[in-house]
Formats: sequence, structure tokens, C-alpha cells
Amino acid sequence: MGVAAGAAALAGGVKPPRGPQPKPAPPVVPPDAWLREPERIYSHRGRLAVTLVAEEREAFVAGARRAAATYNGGVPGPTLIADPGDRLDVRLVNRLSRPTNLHTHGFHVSPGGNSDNVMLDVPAGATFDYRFDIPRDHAPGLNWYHPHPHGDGARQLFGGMAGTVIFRSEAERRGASAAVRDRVLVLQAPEWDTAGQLKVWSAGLLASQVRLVNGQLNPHIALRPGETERWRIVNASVSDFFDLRLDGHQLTQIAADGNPYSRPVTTDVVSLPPGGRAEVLVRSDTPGTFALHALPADHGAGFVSPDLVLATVHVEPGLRGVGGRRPFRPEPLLAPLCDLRTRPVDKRRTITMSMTGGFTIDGKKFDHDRVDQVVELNALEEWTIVNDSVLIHPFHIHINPFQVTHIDGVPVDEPGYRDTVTVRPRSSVTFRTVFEDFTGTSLFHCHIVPHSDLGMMGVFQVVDPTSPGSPLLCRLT
Ligand SMILES: [Cu+2]
Repeated sequence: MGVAAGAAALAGGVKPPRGPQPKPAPPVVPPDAWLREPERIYSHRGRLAVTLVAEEREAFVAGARRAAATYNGGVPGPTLIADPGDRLDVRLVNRLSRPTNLHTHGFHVSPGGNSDNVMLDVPAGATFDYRFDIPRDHAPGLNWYHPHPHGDGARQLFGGMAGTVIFRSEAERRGASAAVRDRVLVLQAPEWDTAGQLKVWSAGLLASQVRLVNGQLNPHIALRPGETERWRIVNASVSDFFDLRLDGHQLTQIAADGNPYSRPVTTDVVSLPPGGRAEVLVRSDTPGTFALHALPADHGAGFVSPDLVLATVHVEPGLRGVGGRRPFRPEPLLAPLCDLRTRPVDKRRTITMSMTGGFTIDGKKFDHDRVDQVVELNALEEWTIVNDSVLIHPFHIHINPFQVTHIDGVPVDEPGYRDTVTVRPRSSVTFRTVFEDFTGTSLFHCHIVPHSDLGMMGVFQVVDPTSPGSPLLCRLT
């Protein structure tokens, strides 16, 4: 996981050496090089209504006007901010030349009807009204929306179609994080030819893809010494693994995949598979300029991404900040873990991702009309995900998050739930999950989207054997 578990408190950043310090020269940063954020759209009185127009058009991205696949003309799309218990009405207008749809990655909602239903397609030229009823006890945190049309997902996501959704916690609504600047960082990795047209994704682009933060190349971020910021980071690339390191600093992770941690984890490197999210607290005491790196990531079979600078952080005295200089205590942003390791397991399954005979799960390519796994509503299941191939595959399941319990059969002690987990070549990950609250049909798949487009995806169906419902085991959220 790339985390050093067990740290009990926010450690903060580097400490200044004793003695008089030379005054750092203020950085010369062009005004348009500072990190921008997508527009934030808030729910009002329990409802958030938004229209998302999916369109291939020119957008200002990576410092120039380029061809892109956009929501509302932007790369990334707008940030939606709502609360558990809210209703989200999303009108998707498809101005693409091909079918699309909308997956709300991380939402614990119904997978049917016009909710998080990725089994349907919205044809070119059509409009579809989604409605997401967010449960009152939904986990607070960072989730995201992106297209999920089988066979064309990589092309649309590679072109930029992604945006974030933040669910606020009760404590946040009461102001628990008012002293912390809240930033959203959407990581994407497209690639254009010299004419500014999007290339078709291929594994060979790993070294040359452009790594973007909120559509910007190496944006600059200003921090005031002693101030704490909360960065909500999503890996919205189709195939990149981002191992993030901020030079000279440790990062304190407080949530993964839209699920709060039960304890803060202070670490040098935060790892994000495609589709994954991390919420980290960043604090610096030392003026200076520091690079936020994506470290080389080994995808297997000789594919290694280069060391890249994603953003440049300037720690400058005299900046106007949001909060005070006292260390921020993250406890109000944490949540107790509903530990499934101590609970009886209803059923165990092994799911194998393979590249023998194509990109498959359990030897089969995706079939929209075939149900691969039938599970019972509210069952606690233990799934072992085996990767028998030479490439890395991030496993994602829709609707219900999971608690990772073992890697290669060795127990791990995770501070929270995930919905996307890296399974390394010739390796396995075991997790426990409860198929809670919602019946219906949805998907599990490799989140390297070209792999799922090629068939590394399966269908699960949650059925209710004791209609109208059995008692809940424990609340995951
Ligand atoms: Cu894969």
C-alpha cells in the first residue's frame, strides 16, 4: 500500500534548522501557472441538480487549446459537493459521436434504474436523467464520475472525461475542517500528436504521456508555513499508477477511496492505482520550493513509468492563508473502522485476472448478458483476487467498498476501506465486503480501462433471498 502504518498523529512537515535563515527569493511564477480548480457546484437544501454535457471539442488543457473529451467543456469536469442524504439529479447530454454513460465511482447507491447503472448506454445525441439518492449514512469523502461504456471507456477517459464528487461529513458541515484549505487534484495522463489531436491510448505511451493536475502541466501550489492543507487526489488516468512523494515532506493520509481512515497514516509515498483516491494533509514549516513527484511505477513486463514532477509547491511566508499555524488535529475527519475480520464469513470466492487467451476474469471475457457471480443481499463475503499475469492490474468493484485483509496470504491491517486495489503480477489480494442495502446487477473489473475494454470485467448480481430484507450485519459507512 506504500504506507507506514501506525503513526498516531499528524507529524507535520520538515523542521527548520536552528539559527538565522537566509530569506528565500520569492518564486517567479506566471499568474496562469498556479493550480486552478474545477468549478464547484454545491447541493442546496438536500438537492444538487446539474447538467453534464459530454462533448469532444477543443479545451484549454496542458497550456494550450487541444482536442479533448470533456464534461461541460472542461478537463476535468466540475466538482460536485453534496452531503449524505442528498439527492443528485444529473442530466447527461451525449454530444459525442458514440454511446456513453456515467459511473459514479465510489457511490454506495442502487446499481439499477437511472442510478449508478453502468449496464445501460446513452446513445450519441441522446439525453439521460440520472438520479442518485445518497444514503444518510454514506461515507464522507472523495468520489468521482467518469464514462463506463464497454469497449470505448479508455478513449473517452483518456480524452479527459472525469470529475469529482465530494460528500461532506457531519463534522465538516459543522466546520471541523474550516481551518484547512481544501484542494481537489485530478490526475490525468493524456497524449496528443503534434497537430493537437488526441492519440489512441497504447501501453507504449507510458513514457511520453503528459501527466496533468486539474488539466495543468506542473502547476504551482502556494503554501503558508505552518498551515495545513487537505489535498483530495483522484487518479483519473486510464492506466497510470501514481506513487506520490513531496520532496522534503511526509504526507498524512486520512482517507482512501472516499472512506475515512480510522487513524492517520504518515508516509513518504502515497500510492494511487487508476481509479483510486487519497485524501492527505500537507503541512510545511520550511520556506522553499518542493517538487511533487510521481515516482517510477513498475507495471510488470518491462513497463516502468518515468519519474515525473506533477506539481511544484512553494512554501512562502506572508501568504494569505485559510487557517492558523497551530497543528491541525485530524481526528474529526476520521471514522471508526467496521472491522470485518472478526465477523463470520458467509461465502468465499476466488477471482482470477488473467492475460492467457486475452484479457479475462476466470477465463472469460466480459459478457454484458452473463452473470458471473451471484451474491446474497447483506452477505459478508471474502474474495481473493488472483493476478496470474505478468502485468499489474488494479481491481475495482462497484457499489460496495471492501476491507483488504491479506496480500499474498499475509495479513495486513488496513485503516479503512477501499474500492480499488492494486494486484501485482503473480500476486493476490484478499478482502472482505458486505453486499449491503442494494440488490441488482453491476460490475467488477480491472481499472486499467483498456484492459476492461478488452474483457477483463465481470458481472455480479445481488439477490435478496429473504425478501423483504434481512437484518443488517453492521453499517459499513
Ligand atoms: Cu488490467
